[in-house]
Amino acid sequence: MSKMSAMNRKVIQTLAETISKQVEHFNKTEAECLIREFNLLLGEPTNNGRTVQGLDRARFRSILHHTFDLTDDIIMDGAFRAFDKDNDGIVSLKEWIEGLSVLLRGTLNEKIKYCFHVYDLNGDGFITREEMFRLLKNSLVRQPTEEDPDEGVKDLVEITLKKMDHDHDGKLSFDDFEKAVREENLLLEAFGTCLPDSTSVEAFEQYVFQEQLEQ
Ligand SMILES: [Ca+2]
Ligand SMILES: [Ca+2]
Repeated sequence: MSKMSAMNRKVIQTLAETISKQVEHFNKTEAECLIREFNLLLGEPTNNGRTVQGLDRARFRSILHHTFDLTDDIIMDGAFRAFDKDNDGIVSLKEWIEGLSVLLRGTLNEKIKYCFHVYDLNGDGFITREEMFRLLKNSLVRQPTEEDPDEGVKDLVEITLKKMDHDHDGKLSFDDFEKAVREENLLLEAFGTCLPDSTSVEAFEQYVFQEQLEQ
């Protein structure tokens, strides 16, 4: 092993130790695997093991697409916003691992927060009729026979709102959303798929945590 990679290894181990304490659901070894994978995803050499940059929107989207089969543009933008917690336009190593902890192993509570964040397109703390309309219109398969497909989406918005808007102010607050999902878990992804299915989660974990360790 070269000097350089030995040094990298030590830096990565220290970083993994820190991250596994700060982020839920991953132990130190898993954090180490995720750091290595992140460095591979960046596709550029790191400076003494220190990550000098993160994932920009385009790269983030392409990774999410290929890894978790998420394809919807509006949802992907939402995911980017949810991951990029400090809103600097880059998903850093820590932001990436924090996001993955929810996608791969999140509790219901963490997933509720994540999905709400994704669906709240302008980040004002509410999912409005307009936002529901955009999300649902985007995720529904259009019936070619329908004369006015927007009408069907509008109806669906009203039905969903009736079901989830507990305080009847015509929009969904986080409390509305959380209450509705706790009563009916299927409503978690009411406005479009934003979590990977269990098959792609298993495949990703298998690849990152097992195959990498075997190398
Ligand atoms: Ca960021
Ligand atoms: Ca909003």
